[in-house]
Amino acid sequence: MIWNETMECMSREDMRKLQGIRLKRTVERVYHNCEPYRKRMQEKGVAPSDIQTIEDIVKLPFTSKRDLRDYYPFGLLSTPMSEIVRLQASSGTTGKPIVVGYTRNDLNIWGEVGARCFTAYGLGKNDVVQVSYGYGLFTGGLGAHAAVETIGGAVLPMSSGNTEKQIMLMHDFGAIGLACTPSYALYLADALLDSGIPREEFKLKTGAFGAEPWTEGMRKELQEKLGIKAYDLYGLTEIIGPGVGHECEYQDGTHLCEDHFYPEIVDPVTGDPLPPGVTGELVFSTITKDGMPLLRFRTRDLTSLNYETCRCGRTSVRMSRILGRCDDMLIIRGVNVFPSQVESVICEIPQLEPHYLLIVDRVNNLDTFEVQVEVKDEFFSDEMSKMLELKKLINHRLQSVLGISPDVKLVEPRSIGRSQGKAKRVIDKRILK
Ligand code: DLL
Repeated sequence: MIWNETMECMSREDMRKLQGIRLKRTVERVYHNCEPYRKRMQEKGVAPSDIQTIEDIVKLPFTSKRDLRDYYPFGLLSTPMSEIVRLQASSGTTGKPIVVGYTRNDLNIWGEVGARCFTAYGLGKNDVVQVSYGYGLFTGGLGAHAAVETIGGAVLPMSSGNTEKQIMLMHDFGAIGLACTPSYALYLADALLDSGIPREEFKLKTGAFGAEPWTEGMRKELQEKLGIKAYDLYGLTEIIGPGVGHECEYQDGTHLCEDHFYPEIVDPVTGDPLPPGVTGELVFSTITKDGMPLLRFRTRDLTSLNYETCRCGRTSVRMSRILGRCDDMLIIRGVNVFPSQVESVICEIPQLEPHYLLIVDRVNNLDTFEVQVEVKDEFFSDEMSKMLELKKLINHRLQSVLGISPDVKLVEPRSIGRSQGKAKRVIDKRILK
């Protein structure tokens, strides 16, 4: 099912025309209403009249996370506060959060793009959808909530936490859809098993998972454990929240709502545009928002774009799985390592649970790299030789994928901390030194 066929299946030519018109309008808006943008454009020698088509976008300056912090809290609004009806925020690792203001119109757009996602997952007005993303300043809960209400489904606003109750209501209310982070879904899958309620008594069919990187291996694990189809849901606070992109029934790339959020891929170091198919940093310009439009926002997320029409009929551009964030990339003994690479290896080894932790440190000026991973109950053994053999196998696979050899530490099932929101998979002790 497609929510908005006109927009989701528009020809490439018409889409580019529409994007051009919308970009032009947005540039005029920020130039006249937002001092930092006006200054930035003047410094770069660009006037609103220089932006006539979508191709002109490369003339515009980038916006970074840093800018949002510098103009904290409301410096990047392009509308008077009287028009703002919602504030959301995302907490960074340090200091002040990033704040986003929405007008009534922005909230309508959020509902619209969210509806496209949940419709693509096959959900509709007859379905109970359990939203177990956190509600509050984080956009996950309220964003998924608006999406389900817009498609006319019955939203069960659980928020995260209170796992026993999550399972009880999922069962008693016959939830068909579950929206939460993939790591929390994994936690709920274990809790479901522990509850002793037979799987057939649950109606769950569909997962809307996002807010953190996850791999194909993790998808397989979740689909098997929960007996569902697990779909990707992508978004970020600065742009709107969940709903920037979604998978369809073919699970073959994440469709972006590009009539609202114009994507580009650039070289993360030089900022130069990269062609379709090449992995680089994803950049978004919001082209319909009023409250806090952002031009060429550097997401730090690494992915590539594919403009081929999808088998589902949608023409909207698809991005490949997010490899990680430029700032998630660990450099260990000079080698680039993404936690998602470790995850894909772990998910391929049947003896392992998909729960892991990377611990990086520096001892005597040398980087140390430990991968802790849980062994499944039925494979955990007191027999030293068996465990050593398994360790060797993991080490070998990681070495061939990463190009460096970590210290593998096998741990008991359920010993690595679980998360109810975004999982924490890396402890880099070098940062503190
Ligand atoms: O995580 C919004 C969201 C909520 C998306 C619920 C999906 C579901 P932030 O907290 O601002 O917003 O974090 C945004 O999370 O730049 C990515 O690095 C990462 N991320 C979000 N969705 C995905 C995904 C929300 N599907 C940051 N796959 C983004 C991989 C994701 N990474």
